[in-house]
Amino acid sequence: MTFRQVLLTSAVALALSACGQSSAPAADSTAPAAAPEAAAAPAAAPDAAPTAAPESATPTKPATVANCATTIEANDQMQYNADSITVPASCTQFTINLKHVGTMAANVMGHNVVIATQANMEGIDQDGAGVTPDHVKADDARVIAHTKVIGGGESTSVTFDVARIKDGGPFKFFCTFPGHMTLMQGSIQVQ
Ligand SMILES: [Cu+2]
Repeated sequence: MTFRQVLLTSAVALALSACGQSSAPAADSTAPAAAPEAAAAPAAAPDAAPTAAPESATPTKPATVANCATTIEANDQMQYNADSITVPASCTQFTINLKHVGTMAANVMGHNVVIATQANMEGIDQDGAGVTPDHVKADDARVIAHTKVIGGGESTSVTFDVARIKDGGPFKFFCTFPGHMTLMQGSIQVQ
């Protein structure tokens, strides 16, 4: 009797230990189950890619800046020669020289440079249309700085406090001669 009990007991013990061992691999097998969920994440990426593309209108023609000043050229093809101005943070004031390298008159192909927040561009442009000669509404508080309108062969400049374009941007420079702003604009930032 006692001998059989020992055999039984040891048999049960073996069976239990066998179960314990076999349960360990079972727990591990749940880990690979999580992988398919992670693999599903990249599937969302193709949807996000097309929307990000139009926003990447990254500047390709940075203006040359030296001694807290830059010279922007404008031509008869309704273009600036720069689409980005980076103002050094060490500058207290900054000067933009505008040079019209074309030959057309100011009342036909005039250009200026206006500095404002991107949010105010449209309103400034609309309210400045028809305001001769500079196409900027008088005492427009949204305008941080602006030059006069010039024609072919002429030059002008404007100097402003850099502190005014440090916070609250993004800021832009653009031409408010009627119909020009779409093509003639760029970013201006302090760095
Ligand atoms: Cu213009």
